[in-house]
Amino acid sequence: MMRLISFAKYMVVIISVLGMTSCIDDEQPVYNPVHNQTGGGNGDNPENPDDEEEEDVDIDLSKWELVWEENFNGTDRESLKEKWDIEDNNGSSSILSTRRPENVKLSGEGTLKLVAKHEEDAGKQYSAGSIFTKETFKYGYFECRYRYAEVEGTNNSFWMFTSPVTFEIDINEGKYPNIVGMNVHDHVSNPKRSDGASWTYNPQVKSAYSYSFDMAAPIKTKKIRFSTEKKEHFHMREFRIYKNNTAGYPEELETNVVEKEAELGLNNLAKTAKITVSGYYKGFEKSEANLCDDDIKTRFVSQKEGDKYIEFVWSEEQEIGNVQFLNGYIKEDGTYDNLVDNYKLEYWDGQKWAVFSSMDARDSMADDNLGQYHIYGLEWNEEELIYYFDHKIIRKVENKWCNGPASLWLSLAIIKWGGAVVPEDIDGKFMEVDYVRVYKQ
Ligand SMILES: [Ca+2]
Ligand SMILES: [Ca+2]
Repeated sequence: MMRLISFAKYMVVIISVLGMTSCIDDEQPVYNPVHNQTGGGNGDNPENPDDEEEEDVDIDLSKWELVWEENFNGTDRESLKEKWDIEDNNGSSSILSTRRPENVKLSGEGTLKLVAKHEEDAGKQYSAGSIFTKETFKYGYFECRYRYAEVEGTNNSFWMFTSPVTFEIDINEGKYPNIVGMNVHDHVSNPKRSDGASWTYNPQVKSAYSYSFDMAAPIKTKKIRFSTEKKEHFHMREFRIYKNNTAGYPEELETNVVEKEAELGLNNLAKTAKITVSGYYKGFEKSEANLCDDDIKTRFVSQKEGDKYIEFVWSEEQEIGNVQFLNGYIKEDGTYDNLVDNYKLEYWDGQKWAVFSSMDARDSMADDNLGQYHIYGLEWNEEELIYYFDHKIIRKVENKWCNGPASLWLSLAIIKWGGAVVPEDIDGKFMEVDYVRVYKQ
């Protein structure tokens, strides 16, 4: 399945495979108790564009009764205090900002602004803002129309928390330009349980986890190079380079590639090359051995900063007809994560590097980012948590531990794991909220 082959040299290729791809760019490349799957993803698979249920999953609000709303029509901060408490604290140790009332503003045009500032405050370099409802809610449908602060390094949150905190529902923890993060945490058990997922939002541009390139004409070279400007680390699970072969090539996801190669009279030339890589992510030292071990689960993980590449070098010239790679890592539910959103494949033509395939999803992502308004929703009942994006279901999980009254929170924070933190870019940017609504059935 999911195979797209081949093109002329130098052609820029964007491969469309997944309906929505997940992309967790977190501190840890493997299992992260805060942001990763634990439950094996019950319910709809948001990555499966063929999901039959997808057609009729819109929330039907005519079946719900509006019981609470905030439209932010006031002009002064004090007016908020009828329904909301405003945080004034140093923020948790995991974030880079404090939270101050001065950063909570009503625009006078029907919106709330949570403003980020670059300033020395209580030992931190930034301040931001956060509010939560005085009223608590248990079960119902909750939604918020808001847009992210248009800058990386921010967490733009619409949350539910109990007090004291026993559980947390992240209706969305959003990161600019286009990460939607929906999660649920149990703060009572030890170790804490979580069940979360993140998506890269973009309806047009999709990344794939496997690629295969047939050369229009065989390439003669001693060197092949893969590189990416992906933020954070990249994961490469398998890399295959084949000689020109009229009998064809294995499928990237072939379950027994070694057998198939033998059948086709092929060897993976990556195995005979000297492999050079950019730095490693911690815990993945010398992991280039995983690039061609015929196991799609083992992987090379690059360093987070600086150059990110893999180079294959042979002492003799090779005639290459096909290159394949499988990237990202496989989550417990079998879906793939942390896919590259840009790459270049090049060969050495004797004088210089020449590109034979490249992909860059970054530009078009910026054209349709979450700095524009979208509606983030949660249907919460005794059995399930159902997450909505613009009224469409994108996630369903079993409700295992959220059965008490919780407040709704709106919160902006400066964080280390949401892209580059650039002080002058962050200063003055704001998360802007149009409304919050609560419905009961
Ligand atoms: Ca491998
Ligand atoms: Ca409004």
